[in-house]
Amino acid sequence: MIDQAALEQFDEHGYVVVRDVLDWDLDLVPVYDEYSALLNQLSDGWINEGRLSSSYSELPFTERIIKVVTEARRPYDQAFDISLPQAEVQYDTPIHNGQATFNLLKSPRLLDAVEKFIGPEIYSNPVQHTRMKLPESLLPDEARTGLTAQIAWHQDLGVILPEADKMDILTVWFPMTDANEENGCLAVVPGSHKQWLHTHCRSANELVLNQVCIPDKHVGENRVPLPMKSGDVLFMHRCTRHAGLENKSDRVRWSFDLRYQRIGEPTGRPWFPGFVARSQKSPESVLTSVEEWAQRWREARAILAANGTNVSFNRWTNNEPICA
Ligand SMILES: O=C(O)CCC(=O)C(=O)O
Ligand SMILES: [Fe+2]
Repeated sequence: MIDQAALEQFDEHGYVVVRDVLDWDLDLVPVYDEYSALLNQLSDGWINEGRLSSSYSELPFTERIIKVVTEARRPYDQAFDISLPQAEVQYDTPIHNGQATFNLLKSPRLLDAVEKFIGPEIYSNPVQHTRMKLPESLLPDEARTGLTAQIAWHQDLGVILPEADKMDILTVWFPMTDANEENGCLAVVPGSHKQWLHTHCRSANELVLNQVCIPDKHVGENRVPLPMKSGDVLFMHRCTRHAGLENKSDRVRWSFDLRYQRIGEPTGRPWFPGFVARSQKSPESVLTSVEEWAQRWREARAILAANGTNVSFNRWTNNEPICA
């Protein structure tokens, strides 16, 4: 699956899309089931609060999420996400660290592929998200966040700390629903990884919620959308310029983005916990317990809730000359 040509495409262009890496029944269906249960919990809460008339449980998950969120008009992204936000972490900030999701991060099919890029000593970097994007025309303002709306042009190295600049942190992005130009697939500037890290500024565009991004005129002209089907996986260099396009369709677009690197290196988010996903040298160090994974995140959350305002995940000040 990942042959020499795929590795050359990655080196040359800074990304490669590999078809059918994940198995629908083994990798993705359990995650759909786990998120359906999570949506049940959210819906029950909103019904109790009088915000929602029905849990719409007869609908398939991807239709139900739209129905429920547009009626309840509540944020839902953090309850689904598998990481904490970069600011304002509270003792009760929700996070999802479920068994099926943990299995997905450790999927042998995924790790076999990752191994081709970084070798067999594999650490799951804590920069990891799930993004369930409603059609932007339907997305209530209350639910519009960096995880539910379009994502402006950036490099993944731009959103972690310089401690990890020299580390080969591999971005691994895949859709749970098919993604295309209409519902907001990823887009990349091929070869842009060779230009290393560009300065990022805070966007003034409300649609991208003041995200840290590369100002549009510096992005580069050759912007290539990457339509993908569920099961396909994008492997991307940490300096490749990319964006998450707007969801202009009437369907939800759901994806996971994960990061993997070699064991023993700084992650760029020192306050967040990662774990050993695979190791030939010390197989006993591989994390096998989802409870332990969840516990590490709860501990990080408690520390951040106590000291939150003293930590920074961001290297940019927005006073850089090109940001003016
Ligand atoms: O899914 C998206 O829209 C953006 C994802 C992204 O920027 C990433 O995976 O690094
Ligand atoms: Fe990114």
